[in-house]
Amino acid sequence: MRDSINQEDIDFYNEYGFVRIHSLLTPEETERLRMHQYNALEQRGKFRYPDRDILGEDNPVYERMFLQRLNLWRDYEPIREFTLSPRIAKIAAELAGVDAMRLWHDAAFIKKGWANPTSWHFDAAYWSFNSPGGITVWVALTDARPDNGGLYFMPGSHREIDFCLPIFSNDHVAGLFDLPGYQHWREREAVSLPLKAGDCTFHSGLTLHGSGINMTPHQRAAWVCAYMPDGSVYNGKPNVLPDDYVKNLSVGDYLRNNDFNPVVYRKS
Ligand SMILES: O=C(O)CCC(=O)C(=O)O
Repeated sequence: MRDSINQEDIDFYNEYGFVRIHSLLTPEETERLRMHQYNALEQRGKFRYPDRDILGEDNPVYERMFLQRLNLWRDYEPIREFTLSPRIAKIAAELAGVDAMRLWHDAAFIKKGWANPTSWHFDAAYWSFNSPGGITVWVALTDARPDNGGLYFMPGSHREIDFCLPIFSNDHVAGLFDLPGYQHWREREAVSLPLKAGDCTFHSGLTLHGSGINMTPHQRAAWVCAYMPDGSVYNGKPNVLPDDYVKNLSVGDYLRNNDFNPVVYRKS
C-alpha cells in the first residue's frame, strides 16, 4: 500500500480539487479488499447503514444509479484493515493540509451493468460538519473508465462551492445545475480519470463530481472512505451518525466520538 505522495500531487489537488494516485493498493490488497467488501455486502443485505436504511431500497432512481452501503467497518470487522488504515488517512491529511483525520464513513459503491449515471453533487453537502479539509478517497476495485461508470470531476469547483445543502432532483444527471447559483456549471468541461483496479482518486468534499452510465454488462465496483479533520464541529445534519448519538448533539459540538469517528491518522 502506498503511504506517500509528492508535492506535485498536493499542488494538483489544491488547484483542481481532486488528484489521481496510481497503485494505492497492490494487486493482492485490491483483491483482499474486493473480497472483504463482497462479504460485507452479503452480510449487510438491503440496509444502507448498519442500523437503518435512510433512503429506502424501494427508491427506483437510486437503485438504478448504484448500490450504496455505508459504514461497513461497523459490522464487518475484516474491512477495518482498510477503513482504519493510517496510511490512506495520512495521504488524505497531507492533501487536505491538516494534522489529524477522523474517519467519517466508509462505503461501497457498486454500479451494476447498464446502471444510470450518478448525478452531479458534492459530498460536503451531506456531511455533518463544514470543513474545507473534508476529503473522500475513491478506490477502484475493478477498472473504472468513461464507458463503465467512471467518475467525472469539475476542475476547480472546490474553490467556488459553499456548504449549503442544495435540494435538487436526482432523476436527472445535471439536476444540480438547474438551481440558482449552479447554472453556470452547465457551460463548464468535466474531466474523467480512468483508473485501473487498485488506483484511486482523492476529491475534496466541495468538488463537484458524478459518474457516467455503465454501458457494459459488468459491474464497476469502488470502495470509498470519507475523512473529517479532527476538531470539526456538528452543523445540524445527522448524515451517517446514529440516532442515539445525534439526539444528544447540539450545533457547534465537537465531533469526537471515538466509537463512530475514530482518529485514523495524527501527524507525529
Ligand atoms: O461511485 C459513484 O458512482 C459515485 C461515488 C461518489 O459520489 C463518491 O464517492 O463521492
